[in-house]
Amino acid sequence: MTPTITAFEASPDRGAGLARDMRVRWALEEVGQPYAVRLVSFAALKQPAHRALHPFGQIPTYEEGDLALFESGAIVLHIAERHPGLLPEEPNARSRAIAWMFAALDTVEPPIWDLDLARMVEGDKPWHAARQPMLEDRVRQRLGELAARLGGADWLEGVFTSGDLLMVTVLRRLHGSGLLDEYPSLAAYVVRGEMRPAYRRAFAAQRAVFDSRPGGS
Ligand code: GTB
Repeated sequence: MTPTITAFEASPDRGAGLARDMRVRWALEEVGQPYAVRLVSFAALKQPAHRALHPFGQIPTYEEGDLALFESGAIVLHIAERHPGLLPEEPNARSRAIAWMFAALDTVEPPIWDLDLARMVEGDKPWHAARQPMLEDRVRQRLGELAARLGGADWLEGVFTSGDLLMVTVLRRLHGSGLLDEYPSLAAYVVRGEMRPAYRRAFAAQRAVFDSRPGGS
């Protein structure tokens, strides 16, 4: 059965692939699962029909037969558990890969999100400049720790897993901040993810949504 996911009809990232449907698209492309996309407006997100799928009125969602899922991490885990290619077979390695999924979303993403959010919502406030070094240092701490663990490896558990998939999507949000460049091994790790054919197909698909809008490209 072909799953249907939701994505922004008009993503505020203007096709940069930063909205969270990107990670779901990438996971589906990695495992070779065709999918359909239903584009949703900001207004429709908050309507009862969408809230029945997503209690918080957000994208992405995932529908497959009787199953409706929300939360990008849960959706990627669902895909990884049902198809070969994103989780190792060996039980301990599999659990470690899942731990990296949680680490990406629960340990690494929050300080990155806080940094971006501060720029977006309080960039013009008088206290913003004073808070910026603290916010950046919180990100640096996690990047340093992550770089130390990655070492010279290509992927966090040796082979590419859904843990890397989520981690790369989280780190991509630092493009343009200069912070990723302070950790060359992590910058290279992100590029390795972005060069994967499945990533490129997913990126092109979400980009096409932006390009197809009037004045889009
Ligand atoms: N924890 C949830 C998950 O991982 O699925 C979070 C989902 C979420 O934040 N969805 C956002 C949303 O629907 C879109 S991705 N927002 C609308 C709303 O809450 O009303 C977050 C996002 C939005 C925009 C950019 N951007 O422009 O760069 C990047 C990421």
